[in-house]
Amino acid sequence: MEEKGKQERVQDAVDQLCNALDILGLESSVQALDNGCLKRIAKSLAIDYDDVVDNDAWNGINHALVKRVLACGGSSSGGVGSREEEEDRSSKLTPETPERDEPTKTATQKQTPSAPAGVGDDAPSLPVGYKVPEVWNGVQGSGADGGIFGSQNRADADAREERELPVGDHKYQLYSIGTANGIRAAAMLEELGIEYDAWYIDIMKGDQFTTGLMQLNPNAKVPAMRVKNEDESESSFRVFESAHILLHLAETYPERGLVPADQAGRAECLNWLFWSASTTPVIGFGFGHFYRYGPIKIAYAIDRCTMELKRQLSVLDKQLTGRSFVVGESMTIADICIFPWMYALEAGYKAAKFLKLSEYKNVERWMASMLQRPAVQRGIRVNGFAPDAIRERHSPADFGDADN
Ligand SMILES: N[C@@H](CCC(=O)N[C@@H](CS)C(=O)NCC(=O)O)C(=O)O
Repeated sequence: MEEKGKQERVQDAVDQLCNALDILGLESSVQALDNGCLKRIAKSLAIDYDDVVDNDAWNGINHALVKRVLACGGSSSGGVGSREEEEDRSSKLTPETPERDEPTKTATQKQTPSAPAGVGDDAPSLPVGYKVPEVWNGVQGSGADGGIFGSQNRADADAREERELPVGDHKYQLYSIGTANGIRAAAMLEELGIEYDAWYIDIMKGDQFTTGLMQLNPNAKVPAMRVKNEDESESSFRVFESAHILLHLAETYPERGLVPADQAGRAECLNWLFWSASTTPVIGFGFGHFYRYGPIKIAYAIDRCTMELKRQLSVLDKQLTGRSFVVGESMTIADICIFPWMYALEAGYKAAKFLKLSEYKNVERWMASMLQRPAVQRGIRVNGFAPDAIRERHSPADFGDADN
């Protein structure tokens, strides 16, 4: 009750202040409301700002105020501004963000939309009481240095160990692990039925940070591939980024039709290849991490990533309506790129129930048909984790199957 009384008093004060400024036509003063004004109002009413700041009603007031400011033509930054916004205000003046006491603005300037504002330093924090430092100097008890992948986290791109990579006989040397990105590359090589050596890179032990691997991929991630010089007439070269490995191989073997030959078909295939490559971090770095691996369960992070992931599932489900594969009736590198991450949702993150995957009927049907492909099955085993996984692959015999 007491809490509600405080909020109502703040709301009243905001309303009165906006009305007064409206009546007086003091646009430049209204504009001044955008940064820190709620804090000042709370102070003037002798209300402890921290008492009400993490409350939905308070956010409502904040939004109402921002709407008022925008309606008055001010270039609000969205309520309680961050320290950076306040500091930057004087140094980053543009025609769109005029100085507070600038006398008049043209109609065009008034209508110029401003970028979405950031949430200020007074937003609720996790851990409670965390304040964003002015300069980031390392993790502060957030758990971001811990968890399953804690050993990987460092803010520099330096190699951590002098070590060369092993090299096999074949033209294609794949350095990988049987995660979704790794499955992309291995399934592609298996689909093509070409010879390659696949070496296991133990990312939990830091193999990706060795000088050898980082010469192949300065970004210290796998899969990464070396295409060896076979007849000494050309130099060998590196191919990193899993989607690029797919494209490179598809273009090297055009007769296999894994990228359509016609311009429109190729464009559509690349649309979905790039869609997959660019949306993958939402699945892995975002959803997978916060849902499955992060050392702390944060509702906000899980909800936000889940919402976007379910939107992506919906996009894919719609695209697969009436199509056997992502871009038509034959499989392309778009399918090979997208499939392993959909597979990871169930096999890796154990999130089938949580995400209600069975509701995406077209995705479900397409997944089943992808999983039936022997090459895809072998790709999942290469450098993989299941009991039938093979740690390294140097020849078809490594699979030990009758059909190889
Ligand atoms: N965009 C890259 C992502 C590669 C990636 O994140 N690979 C993971 C394994 S799936 C890795 O190497 N992680 C090691 C690390 O982050 O240190 C690709 O598609 O190849």
